[in-house]
Amino acid sequence: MKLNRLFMLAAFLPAIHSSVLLPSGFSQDDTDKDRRMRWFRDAKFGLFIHWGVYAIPAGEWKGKIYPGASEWIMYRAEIPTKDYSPLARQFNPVSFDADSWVRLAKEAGMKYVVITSKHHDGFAMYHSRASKYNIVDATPFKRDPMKELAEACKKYGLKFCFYYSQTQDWYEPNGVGNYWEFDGESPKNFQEYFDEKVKPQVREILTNYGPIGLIWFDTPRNMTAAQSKELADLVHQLQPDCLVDGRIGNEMGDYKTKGDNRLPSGATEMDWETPATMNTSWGFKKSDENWKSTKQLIRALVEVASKGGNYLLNVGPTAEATIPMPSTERLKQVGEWLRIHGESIYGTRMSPWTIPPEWGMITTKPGRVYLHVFDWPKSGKLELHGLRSRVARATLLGTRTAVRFRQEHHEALGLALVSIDVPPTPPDTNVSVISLELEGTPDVSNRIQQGQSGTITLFGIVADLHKSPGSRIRKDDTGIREWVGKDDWLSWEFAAAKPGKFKVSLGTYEVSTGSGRTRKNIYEAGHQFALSLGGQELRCAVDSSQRRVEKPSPYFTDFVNEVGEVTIPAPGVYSLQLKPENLVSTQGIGCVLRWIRLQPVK
Ligand code: JFZ
Repeated sequence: MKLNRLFMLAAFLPAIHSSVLLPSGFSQDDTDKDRRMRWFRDAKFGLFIHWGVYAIPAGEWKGKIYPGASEWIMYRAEIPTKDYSPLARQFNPVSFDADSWVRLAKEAGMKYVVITSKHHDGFAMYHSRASKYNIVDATPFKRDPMKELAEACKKYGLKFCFYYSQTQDWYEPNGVGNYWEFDGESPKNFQEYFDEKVKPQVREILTNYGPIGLIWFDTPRNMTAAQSKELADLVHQLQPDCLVDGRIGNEMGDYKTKGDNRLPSGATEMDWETPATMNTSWGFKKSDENWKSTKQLIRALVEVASKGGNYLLNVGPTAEATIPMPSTERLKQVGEWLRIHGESIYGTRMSPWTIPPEWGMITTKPGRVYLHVFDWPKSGKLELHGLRSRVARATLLGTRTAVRFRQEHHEALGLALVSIDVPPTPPDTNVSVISLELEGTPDVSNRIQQGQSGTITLFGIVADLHKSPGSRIRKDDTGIREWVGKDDWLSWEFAAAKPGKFKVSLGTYEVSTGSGRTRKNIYEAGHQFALSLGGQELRCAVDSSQRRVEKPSPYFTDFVNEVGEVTIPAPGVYSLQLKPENLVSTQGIGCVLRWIRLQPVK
């Protein structure tokens, strides 16, 4: 073993070069942005709280259950303000206990709390002087829960943060959204509402509650660049270190906010956050028992961290100020997992591998990589591809037992392989973590390689894009979209060590168009492609009648089209090309191409 290792180290040396992928946030000379962002980058996990008078109807109005999130009930049921605003007179959560809410977030391992100071319904959940339509002046409760929460966050060492809906305000004639009562969705005088309600209220929440970690604006809609900038400047003028989320609009945020429950396909070099629900509503909804499992939540947190983001997980307390039991239970269980495995989450950075391995997710810290194993290998061997750094030690997190491993280097294919001997059963039923201690910064090859099972997955986000002049085709963080030009094509180069016959499939998902009431998901199909690999050609179609649904996570649905078989004759480096033959839609391929998969046929 010792000799073998020495030999391998020698084999690695020429391969180590300087183009090591440095995760963001690791730079030595911190800029002011780095300094302001640090707590956020290290935090990884926060609690979102959607609490408002919408918790009283809790998704039902006049005996009818409305689809979608409960905080949208006023809009969905087109409730006039004269019928909605009296809900405030019934809102009296006398047993509200800020301490227990924040203690729960602490126990869950969360580092910040973001709560709705004012949602789209326009009702301020704090004592506002700018509008009487607030929890202190308009309810029998009369307390300012935000004061109590700010205190509790201070006590437990969590960052206190506010959500604020800056465009939609269904209570105000000049706010955006209330088309059923005022004239249409675009207000007559948005600027007036912006000057007279938004700015004064933002000033209040940044002045009266101590240091605020971040402000979470939402649905930027009609915000002009000038308005977004003015608002961001106001925040920074009042509290220079307060961060602003991406939904302030016009790219004026300090970090990017993903679509709700959305995750990128790979590690993403920027600051970002995904807001996520535990069931399918943000506000408390009586009828929604569609809870994600603890395992799914832990895995989502791990996935987000491994891709460089933060996971902002939501609870919707009831009108009596109780956090629903299913949420409480899950949060405590996530916290239990984090107490053992937190080292592999907090303060880590995105994986140096752009695309996760097929068995799980990876995070890193200086001199370490953490392997989060979702699918524990039955063979007792876990294979990690592409790590050129020398591994000094491998241990199971939790028990801290050392595990044996071997490093190999396959010159011809340019493959580096670490194979780790693991116990037959996973140490943790949710996610087990193996910590690799490295000599130096991880030096990683991002060459696409065949996975441990023999499967080769070619993700859209790492395709070589051959774009024809003037074409709109582009990558977003999940795949390829707006592929309209028939002269655009994609290719991937990959290394395969285990030849054979492979079943080929395409993974796609819906695109959404429009916004507000016109927003919808579409999936247009019928497109034909030519797929070629080493002289073999497959005609394949993205066809909605042939597709099958696959759920890679509780948040995603991929549509899978099986398109045929190819053979990889011998170990080697190959190139696969995908060229359109017939694109039928004006929306480009009418879906997002997430991946192409080659699965060994037994
Ligand atoms: C918004 C709100 O409308 C909703 O009530 C909740 O507060 C949520 C956190 O944010 O809903 C959105 C906003 C943006 C997207 C989806 C839902 N998006 O970009 O996909």
